[in-house]
Amino acid sequence: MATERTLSIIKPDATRRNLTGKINAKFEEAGLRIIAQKRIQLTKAQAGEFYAVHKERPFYDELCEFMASAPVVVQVLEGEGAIAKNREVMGATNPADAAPGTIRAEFAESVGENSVHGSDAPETAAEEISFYFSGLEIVG
Ligand code: RTP
Ligand code: MG
Repeated sequence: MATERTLSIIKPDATRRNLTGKINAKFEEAGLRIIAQKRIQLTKAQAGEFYAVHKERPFYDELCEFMASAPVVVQVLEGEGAIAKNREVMGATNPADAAPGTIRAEFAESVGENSVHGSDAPETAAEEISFYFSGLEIVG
């Protein structure tokens, strides 16, 4: 399995509840390294651009409002098979379906306010990393 990079976001429900450190501990315990990280406040328009792939979905407007409702922490995680590993640590989108011990099982409030985002494939990981970070900001 190759070393990969993936884009992670600690979402507003989690930053509001001061859970950044607890979530980062889950990543690090799983062997993922945080090689870039910053706390930012998205506008609704920026959230809409990031989630453009979901434009036609019924939850799109609510999702964009939510992502702009408080600061988020955007991160690049690196490790062996980082994309799949991160999604494993995150757990299922709906916390009711998330495996015990996963971030969403422990911290998510609902299917919408589910504490974390993670890229789902190598192509989207590369696009999403460059949405938030310049090469200079990533120190592997
Ligand atoms: P993410 O992209 O955030 O890592 O999550 P995901 O792959 O598990 O879920 P995805 O289907 O890509 O949906 C993106 C985000 O939209 C919100 N959502 N709300 N109300 C709803 O039914 C609903 N479904 C999805 C969640 O915040 C989800 O993470
Ligand atoms: Mg997704």
